[in-house]
Parts: sequence; structure tokens; C-alpha cells
Amino acid sequence: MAEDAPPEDSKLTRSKRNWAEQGKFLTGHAVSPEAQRLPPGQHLVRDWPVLDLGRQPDVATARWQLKIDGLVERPATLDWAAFQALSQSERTSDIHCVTTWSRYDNRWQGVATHDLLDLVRPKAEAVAVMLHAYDGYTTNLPLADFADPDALLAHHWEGRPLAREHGGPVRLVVPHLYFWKSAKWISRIELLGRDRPGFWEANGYHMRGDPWVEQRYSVE
Ligand SMILES: Nc1nc2c(c(=O)[nH]1)N[C@H]1C(S)=C(S)[C@@H](COP(=O)(O)O)O[C@H]1N2
Ligand SMILES: [Mo]
Repeated sequence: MAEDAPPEDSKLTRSKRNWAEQGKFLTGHAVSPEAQRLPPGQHLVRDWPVLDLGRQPDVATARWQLKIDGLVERPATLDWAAFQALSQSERTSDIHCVTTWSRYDNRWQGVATHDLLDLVRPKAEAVAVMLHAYDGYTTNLPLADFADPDALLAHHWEGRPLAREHGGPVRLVVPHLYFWKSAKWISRIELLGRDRPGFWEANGYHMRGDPWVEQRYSVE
């Protein structure tokens, strides 16, 4: 499974690092998802922006693989056929990007993360997950958030195969956290006994990233 080093910093990557240092976009208001659909400091968009490190790997399904390892009873490497043979789910959810755009009502099809976890059986010591991607990106989140009933490994959006620029053939979607946790072009899910920072988390962004309480940046 070829995982390349992350590409050189783009202008956007440099800006996002500065925003974390400045605490940009923070409103200081917490909102509950029951009271208000749009999290604090967000605005609604109708298009679907593309955000990544600047390299969009072309991963044909014929060479696509997903490895699940670390603190699991039954590590697995799934090829496309094995992945498609798993129980398939559909979810409709909102996207909240830390750069302040939100997009409502995205219909996804894929494999629910809890179905994948049933397959590999996390060990009792597993508390966090590191996601690795074909572009060299990494991001971490607590295991409980990864296992959320609304989270899935999506291969279709609005009834069509997920486009390459949005992470096709398969990306993670964890709708209750900021969208940087939703790794595009996912290649590996590593279960950890202790949470550790991925790419943005090592660059000033939050270890969890709950949009409702504006966990945009790491607190020191
Ligand atoms: N592999 C990978 N996944 C990634 C990223 C990335 O650079 N590489 N960027 C993240 C960020 S910061 C955001 S906001 C969303 C953007 O997804 P989109 O381009 O489909 O809107 O993908 C996330 N997942
Ligand atoms: Mo983002």
C-alpha cells in the first residue's frame, strides 16, 4: 500500500496553520445541535468546495486496498470485492468544515464504521483511531467518535460514485465532527491505545473537533 509523504505546503496549508495560531473564526458561543442545525461561526454553502493538501491521488478500484490494524483481534486487508461484500448502509448528513462552510443533506452510501469494527473486533485497550490516506494525509479521532452510528466509509454520494477530488473511491464521513477528520482516499485505519496527532492536529488543530463547541484549534 503505497503511502507517499505529504506534499509541500500549499498557500492554503500555510494560511490554515496561521489561523490556528490566531484562533481565527472563533465566536466563543456553544450551540446544541438540537437547538440549531448550523454550528457557531459556520455559514451555509450550496456548492461543495474541494479542500486537501493539493495532491489528489488516482486510486483505481483494482489496486485499492484498505488495511485495518493496530489494537484489533482480527487485522484485515480488504480489496474492493471484499469491501463491497460487507453490509452496505445509507446515511444523509451535514458537512461542517473548520474553514467555516457547511453543506446540508449529503446522501452517502458505504460501509458503516461499526460494521467494519464488528469485523476486526477492537481490543479493550483501543481508545483512538489514526486514519491514513493515499495522499500521505493522516488524521486522528477518539474510537467512540469513529464508531458513531452516522459515520461511514462512503463510496457513493447522491447516488453516484464518489468523485476523485472528494476522496473517491472511498472516504470516511464522520458528520458530527469537523470535516478534516473525514479522511479522503482512505488507505488504513489504525487502532491506538493512546490518541496521537495526525497532520492538522500536529499543526494547531483540535484532537477531537466538535463543531458545536467550536473545537477548531488545540488548546495549550
Ligand atoms: N486524504 C485527505 N483527506 C482529507 C484532506 C486531505 O488533505 N487529504 N483534507 C481534509 C479537509 S481539511 C477537509 S475540509 C475535507 C474536504 O473534503 P472535500 O474536498 O470533499 O470537501 O477533507 C478532509 N480530508
Ligand atoms: Mo478543512
